[in-house]
Amino acid sequence: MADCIFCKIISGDIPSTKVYEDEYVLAFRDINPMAPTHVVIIPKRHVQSMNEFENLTEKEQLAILHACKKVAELEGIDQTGYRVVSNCGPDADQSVQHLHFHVLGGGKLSARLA
Ligand code: DGP
Repeated sequence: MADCIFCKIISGDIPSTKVYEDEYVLAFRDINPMAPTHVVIIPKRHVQSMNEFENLTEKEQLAILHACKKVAELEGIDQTGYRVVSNCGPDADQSVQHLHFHVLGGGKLSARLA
């Protein structure tokens, strides 16, 4: 989608540090990390947010969840612990309108979710 930062990352027009990729998803380091490990996972096909999750195929949906676990393993945080977050809409401060999941870890995270 034109004017979508994450679509431009997928196309390579905006550089990113790739952590993991498969047919359906791309995972890359967040430009503004909120934890020692902070990776963003996105579907390669543009959907705006969790509100459009059903517009993805089941293969794409599963690939996202699989990628979250895979990234945790690749980053070496699967045993120490990590958090998976998807901000949806204004109250959650979603700043990029392309569905994405944050994988956060690498140190003790805040007990607060909000
Ligand atoms: P959210 O607030 O949930 O919409 O998170 C969007 C995240 O995307 C935010 O943590 C910063 C990250 N981000 C925004 N633009 C870029 C970019 O150009 N490159 C990378 N690597 N991350 C970006």
